[in-house]
Amino acid sequence: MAFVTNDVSIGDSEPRELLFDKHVEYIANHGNDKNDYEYCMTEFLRMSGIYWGVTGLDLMGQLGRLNRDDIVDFIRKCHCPVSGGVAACEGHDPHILYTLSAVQILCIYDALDEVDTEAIARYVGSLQQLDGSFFGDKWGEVDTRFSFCAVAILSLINKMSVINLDKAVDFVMSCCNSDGGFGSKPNAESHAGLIYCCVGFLSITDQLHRLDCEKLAWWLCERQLPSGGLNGRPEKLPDVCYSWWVLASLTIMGRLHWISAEKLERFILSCQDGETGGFSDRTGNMPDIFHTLFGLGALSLLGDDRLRKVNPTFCMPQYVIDRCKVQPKTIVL
Ligand code: GRG
Repeated sequence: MAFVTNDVSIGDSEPRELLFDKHVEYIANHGNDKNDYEYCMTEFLRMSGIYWGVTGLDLMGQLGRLNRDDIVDFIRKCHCPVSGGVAACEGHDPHILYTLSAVQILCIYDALDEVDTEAIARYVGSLQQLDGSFFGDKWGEVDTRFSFCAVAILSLINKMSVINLDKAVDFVMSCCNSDGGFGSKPNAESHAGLIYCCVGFLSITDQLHRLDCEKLAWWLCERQLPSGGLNGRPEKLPDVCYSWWVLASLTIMGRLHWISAEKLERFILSCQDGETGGFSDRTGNMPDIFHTLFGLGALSLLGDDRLRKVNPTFCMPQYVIDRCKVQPKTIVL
């Protein structure tokens, strides 16, 4: 009996080398045309879009292609003095996701002193619930993504003491499933994106010993498909962003070598757009800035020597994490 696998096939005409210069131009010119349809439609996540672009360029050693002062100014305009949180763009409500992106950008520019980090810490503390979980914003959605954002922000601004860390850890562990993976809340399906958030959370909080690494790494390895690409959960198509979520989790657990790096690299390179630069979710699709960062990030984890070393927990250049004096843990086998 034949099993049908959701996968893609990679043709001979797809790129096989890193199109470095094209990606620099793709990111540096992103958003130059403020009337561009895609740019307008992504206003609701602008702050994260800037983080993806800034980080991608810095991994390529080309941070100078963007205007630091304009970006820091934009962050200050999005910083809400009342709640202490940061919004995706001016006039929007603050959210913990965009607060993390803003803090990451400020760290990359060594510009944390340009904002009130006490206010940011107060905002993160105000979102913690009695069971240790975190709301994403004042509207009350709970998700393990927000637990990751909370400890990532607080470790980068060195203010972890504003939350109840033991309870935060208990909540994340209550989202661990019998397959070794994690979902968005207790009893929710394991998903590679949420596994990254929970493994990253445990890396920041020095609790990696709570993981069943053998079981979890096995589940993550099963995400690799015959094309070499990785999916986020069983039966799904491969997507370049899972090259990051899965590979970063395996790297933190010291098990990057459990998947075929060669096949994954081939898949990621095939997702480059040979004309415009940038990476798409999968071979032959339109590129975007989100998949461009996670394609570059995954290639850096795989050791591409044209890229700066990326930190697997924060998805930021390692030299920035060192400068911030943050030491997320990894397992060394
Ligand atoms: C600092 C890198 C960094 C991240 C911040 C927000 C966050 C923390 C992590 C997000 C992790 C996550 C949940 C990723 C999944 C993203 C994604 C494309 C989900 C798509 O879900 P479906 O159901 O896709 O549409 P599948 O592939 O399951 O069909």
